[in-house]
Amino acid sequence: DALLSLDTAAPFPFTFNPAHTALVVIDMQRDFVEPGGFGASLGNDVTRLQAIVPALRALLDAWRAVGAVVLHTRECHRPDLADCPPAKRLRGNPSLRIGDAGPMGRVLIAGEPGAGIIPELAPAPGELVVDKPGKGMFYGTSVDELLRERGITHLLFTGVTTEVCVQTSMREANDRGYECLIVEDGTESYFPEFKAAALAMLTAQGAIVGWSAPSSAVIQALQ
Ligand code: C5J
Repeated sequence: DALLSLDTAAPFPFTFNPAHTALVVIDMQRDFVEPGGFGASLGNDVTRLQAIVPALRALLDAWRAVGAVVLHTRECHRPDLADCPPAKRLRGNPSLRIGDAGPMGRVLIAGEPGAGIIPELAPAPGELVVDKPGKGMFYGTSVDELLRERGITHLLFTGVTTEVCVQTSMREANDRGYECLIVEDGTESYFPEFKAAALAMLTAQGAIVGWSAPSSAVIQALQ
């Protein structure tokens, strides 16, 4: 059980023990990252999100090498949409709504190709994979129990999108008492200015929600 320190983390050093820390990969699904899915249907340039995949893969490899806990989430709904509030489905004017048939199957529906995690970041056997109906990872899921059962007290956040599902999940985790860090180059937004603002507001006021650090700092600490 080794205590590791990320001395370059913002706003001050972050200390964690990998045995009690989970790497959280939020919603790296085809529906957000590939053309023809939910993200694209909302008018977003999805290619921006693809840029983080190599760094995230390298971090995942380093994390797996020490045998620490990995949690993947997928934002998706039941085929009968019973867990999708009409307010969510009807909001805005997307080209495809949640549950509609698109080029990657029904949009944001569990089990459809689009709801799957991109092959480069496919979960390994034994890793936690949780479907979530909301933006935050605790709402309507057993994430809290799964993490506590494994003795997890610290979380490293990655995935998409920074200011929506990643930020919501990190805020919810902070309220539940987890020490949280967001990996700067392991997360991305369709809007670069929103990513920058999210990182700044999460770490402001003495890490009011948590810390941030680049993936290289985490990988270096693990070696
Ligand atoms: C969004 C997400 N942006 N995973 N979902 O709707 O951030």
